[in-house]
Amino acid sequence: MGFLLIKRVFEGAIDYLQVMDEQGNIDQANFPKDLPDQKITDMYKYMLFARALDAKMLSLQRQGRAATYAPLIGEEATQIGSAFAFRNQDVFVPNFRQHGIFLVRNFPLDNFFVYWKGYEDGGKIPENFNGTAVCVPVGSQMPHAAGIAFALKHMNKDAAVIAYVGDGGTSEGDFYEALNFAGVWKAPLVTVIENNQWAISVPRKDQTAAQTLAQKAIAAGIKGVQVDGNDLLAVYKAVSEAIANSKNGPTLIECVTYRMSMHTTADDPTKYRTDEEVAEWQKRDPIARVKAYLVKKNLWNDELEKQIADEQLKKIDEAVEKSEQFKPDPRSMYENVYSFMPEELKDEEDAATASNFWQ
Ligand SMILES: Cc1ncc(C[n+]2csc(CCOP(=O)(O)OP(=O)(O)O)c2C)c(N)n1
Ligand SMILES: [Mg+2]
Repeated sequence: MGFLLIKRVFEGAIDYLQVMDEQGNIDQANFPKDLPDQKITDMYKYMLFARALDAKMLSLQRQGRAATYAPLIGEEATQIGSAFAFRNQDVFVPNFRQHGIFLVRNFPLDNFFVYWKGYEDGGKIPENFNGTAVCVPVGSQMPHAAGIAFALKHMNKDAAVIAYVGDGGTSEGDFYEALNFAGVWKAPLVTVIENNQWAISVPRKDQTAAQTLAQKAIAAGIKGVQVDGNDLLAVYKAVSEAIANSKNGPTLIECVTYRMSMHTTADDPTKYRTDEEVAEWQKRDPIARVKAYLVKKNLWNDELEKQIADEQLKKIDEAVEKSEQFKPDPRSMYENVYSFMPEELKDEEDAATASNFWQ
């Protein structure tokens, strides 16, 4: 830069982790220690479950039986791999795309469908869920996550917060403030960047001039790593290690993955990205490589796959049916908006309640 080098005051680097390649081959040196075959099979089933749920949601939305939906297809390894690393006591802080984690954490499926039909009633967090609600304002979950992590530390709890943010979310002030705060206080915050390469129509390269998103950890003085986000085992390993280390401070994990489908059901990605790009990522399908691995080890076959698919579809259909019994109360739209009820809003409420739309 034209300065005379007196002394170098800082050097940093970001490592990249992959354990299982696209063909399902394992890098034994990096294989997670505490991972029996049964657990990998269970994770694989959840990946299938998440993808089946996605397909059902898209179909319901197209039939007018769901309001909107943000598909997760392509991001199953990032979601299921990280969710299996959680301990019961760890707190899950989502944005709006982590449906796979809601599944692993046993969120009532019928409520899930009620929520995505547009009714807040379905988004209510169950007592034992140990997580926060779906958060649509991009990045705004991060200061909450840092605050919860700080509180856990303050109360001497042996627990971590695992927070999720998109590549787009990492450009928000909230993201930097949260990381900075957690770094200063050495709060047990594990942040998973679900870098799916797109923030609606804005590509990753227009999000930041930085080469990786993981290196944003460096400025906050915390650990940062980049992971193949389509590699179930790499995600599991990175998140497990970050949780184990969370008593010493935060970690930022960038999971490099791809949003295979539209941003939400209101979006048409063919307007801004090429079929060739999507085809390239298709080759890195996170589900296919786990299947290749399990089949090679004789732990999986097509018959089992069919059986599991039928069971999962049955669960999904039962939950949809139950969710469709839900009768929304139009008054709920007006609750919790103001501490008192303004006159104009009361008029609207009366009109909504009287309307036969809700019958
Ligand atoms: C503060 C704020 N600005 C804009 C939006 C509209 N919006 C919703 S999702 C989104 C893109 C988010 O991209 P990313 O963080 O990469 O997450 P992804 O949707 O790819 O999972 C935008 C701009 C919003 N919800 N909140
Ligand atoms: Mg994104």
